[in-house]
Amino acid sequence: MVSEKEYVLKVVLVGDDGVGKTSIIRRYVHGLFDENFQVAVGTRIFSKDLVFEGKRVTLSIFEIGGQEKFRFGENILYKGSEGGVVVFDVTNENSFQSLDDWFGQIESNLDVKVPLILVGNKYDLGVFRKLQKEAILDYASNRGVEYLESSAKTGKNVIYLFQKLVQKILASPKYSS
Ligand code: G3D
Ligand code: MG
Repeated sequence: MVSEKEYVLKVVLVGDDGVGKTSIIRRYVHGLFDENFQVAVGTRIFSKDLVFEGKRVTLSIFEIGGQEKFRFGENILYKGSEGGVVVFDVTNENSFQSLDDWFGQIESNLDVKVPLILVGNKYDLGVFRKLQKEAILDYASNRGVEYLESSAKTGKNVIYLFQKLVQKILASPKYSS
């Protein structure tokens, strides 16, 4: 049974340019991957309705990348987010080295208890892979976050990743009563 109550949850998806943030969100929201798709400049808010364990959820997904990486202190884009996804590209070492910056930015803008998931995208590009899973898992465990590998191209773990995040958010004391 689906309850009447609706949960409106804001989450952020952050990471370097080119790691596949827009592609992951598009795959999730529209169910497709389009290599030639160009997002209009400034488009960074997406919405998805879902039902999770009988609860209606409207997920508002804010994509944060690019220039925002170099911003210190308060960033209005994060305001009110209840969960976050930090994305890097498993074929791009620089995007992994940027993770400290992204986590730092999340820490200075969001509550420490907000659930976060680390995502290594472009899993389908296996032969070009630069980052080995052990090192990534070490990093994730030091940060105390769950790690998932995804592909916006094949769809691997894309739905799962958002479900996991919603599950973690709804399990928090604020919603679990
Ligand atoms: P961003 O929003 O993080 O900046 P985009 O990244 O979603 O714009 O993706 C950047 C490029 O990576 C795009 O290619 C896109 O097609 C590609 N990409 C995204 N996710 C994947 C994936 O999982 N696998 C593969 N193989 N490619 C992916 P272009 O060529 O447009 O730069
Ligand atoms: Mg983008």
